[in-house]
Amino acid sequence: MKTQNYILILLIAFSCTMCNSSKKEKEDTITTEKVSETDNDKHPVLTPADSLKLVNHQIEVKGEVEFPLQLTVDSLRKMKVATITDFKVVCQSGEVKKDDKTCKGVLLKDILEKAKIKQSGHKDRNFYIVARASDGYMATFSWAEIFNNPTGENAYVLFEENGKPVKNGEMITICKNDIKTGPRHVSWLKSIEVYKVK
Ligand SMILES: Nc1nc2c(c(=O)[nH]1)N[C@H]1C(S)=C(S)[C@@H](COP(=O)(O)O)O[C@H]1N2
Ligand SMILES: [Mo]
Repeated sequence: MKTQNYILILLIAFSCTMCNSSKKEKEDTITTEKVSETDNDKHPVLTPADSLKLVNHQIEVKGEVEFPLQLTVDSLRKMKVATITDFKVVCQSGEVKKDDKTCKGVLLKDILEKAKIKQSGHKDRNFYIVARASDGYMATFSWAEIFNNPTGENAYVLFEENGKPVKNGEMITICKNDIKTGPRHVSWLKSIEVYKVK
């Protein structure tokens, strides 16, 4: 009987140690994740040479569209150009990263209408649009936002800021009515991709 109790106590003690060690492992993992997340949050300032490597002279409009397009600043200038005034780029942290007096661009909606999303009928409207940059950064829009919401009149591809070509790359997407405008401000824009929700 005594030996049995002894074994029982030993077993309980052992399982407690196991619990603690697995808990500790979890804590360690979370700590590492936090560190890398903080790294990701940084806004590294690229050297002009590195920024130049990311520049695209044209953006591709592709995916679920009838007419894939390759747009340059010149071809955007031939479309309906809008002037946007007092546009602030605000990071998710609240920091104001840029304050443009004026900028010029074309509505993302006009670009998508030109490329014509492949829709099979009026109920076929579950599409998402990815604005992708050459450094891997991306932002997402939805069909409903662009075609059935005021956001459609606020999402642009910009090519000029304060009378000069945009700085990081030649074209940038923005969404004027976003609460924080940093996230969908996509520099070094490379493509606008249309996908259907599967
Ligand atoms: N291509 C690209 N666009 C980007 C980013 C990026 O890392 N790459 N950073 C975004 C973030 S987090 C913000 S707040 C704004 C402004 O950041 P910036 O001052 O670093 O351009 O651009 C956004 N656009
Ligand atoms: Mo940001």
